[in-house]
Amino acid sequence: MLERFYRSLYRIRRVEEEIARVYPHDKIKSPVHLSIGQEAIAVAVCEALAADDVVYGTYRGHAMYLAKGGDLRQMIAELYGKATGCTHGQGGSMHLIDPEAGVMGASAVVGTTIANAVGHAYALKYRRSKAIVASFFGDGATEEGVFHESLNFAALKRLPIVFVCENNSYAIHTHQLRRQAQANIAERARAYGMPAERLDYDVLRLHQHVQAAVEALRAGEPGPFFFECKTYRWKEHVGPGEDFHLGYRMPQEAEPWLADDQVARLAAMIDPLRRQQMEGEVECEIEVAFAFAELSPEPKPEARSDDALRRAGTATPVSSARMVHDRKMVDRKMPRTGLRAAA
Ligand SMILES: Cc1ncc(C[n+]2csc(CCOP(=O)(O)OP(=O)(O)O)c2C)c(N)n1
Ligand SMILES: [Mg+2]
Repeated sequence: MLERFYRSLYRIRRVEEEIARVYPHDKIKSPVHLSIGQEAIAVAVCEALAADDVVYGTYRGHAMYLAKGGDLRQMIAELYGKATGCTHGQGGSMHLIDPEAGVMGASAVVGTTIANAVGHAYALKYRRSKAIVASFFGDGATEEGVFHESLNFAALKRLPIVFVCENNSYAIHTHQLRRQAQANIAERARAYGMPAERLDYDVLRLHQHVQAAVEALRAGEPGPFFFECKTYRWKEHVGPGEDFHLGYRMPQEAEPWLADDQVARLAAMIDPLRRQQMEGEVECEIEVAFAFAELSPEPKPEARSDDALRRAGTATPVSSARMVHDRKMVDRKMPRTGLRAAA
């Protein structure tokens, strides 16, 4: 288990470091919101999930996408705006999706995927599926109306969903204490009628808590469960650099978080030879993924207009084919067979 956790943590960290390194060369065509320093939450949660479970997240979604098994090559190609990207180069870093792996989507619009996740959980319950949903969002998202509506509905319907608030204390440059009168988010979630815990940044403990919730849901216990996970963003809100010079936060504030790095912590717990081997494998995989993105073709202009038409609801035959394909992807995660049983 330790090795799996370390591989996942190290992989996410190194992928994002590589993104930060490449970013100034302007090959990456989308803004990037890095989760360096926050990886432990995605790993702890996704390691508790099964292949059939699904996740919904945010524009700061590389960690969740990778931890759940999203395809790395398609992710990097997506950042490069290439046709081989997971949304054919049209969504960029903020809209990663890989339905085959249970990564159902992410959005640049704060809070929106919480409602998508709840809708998915409602469908799963209706279809008597054993699968569960994890919904990732930031502390800023808990100020959105959709957060409150979604929690209320999920609690009312006792849905199989785990809410995961990645509380890094900031919404862009504004500290939580300057935005929220009641800063204990777990306490607010509890008021909606669900068990809610506030957890420290410790990948193994986080995992234990989420695992217990997932097991309870699988055993048929009613959901939802809520976890407020304290964490810290090391990099600037958006982009590859640091932003302590901006003055909205002080470097001293980061020190305890840097000292508590979960990647380094687990690295020290693994056999050095085994660790070297895993790191080598991950480095190769990353190199291949960036080469794949570099060599991949740009999307054809007609593919772009086709997707634009699809969004506008005037589907062409080609875009209809894409819709059928997309629908199939969703159905694989949510089999229709249960419908009859539930009806
Ligand atoms: C509905 C909406 N309002 C405002 C924004 C602008 N915005 C982008 S990121 C962000 C901060 C969100 O903070 P948080 O949810 O804590 O996530 P974090 O960036 O810390 O991971 C805001 C306000 C947006 N994208 N969508
Ligand atoms: Mg935040």
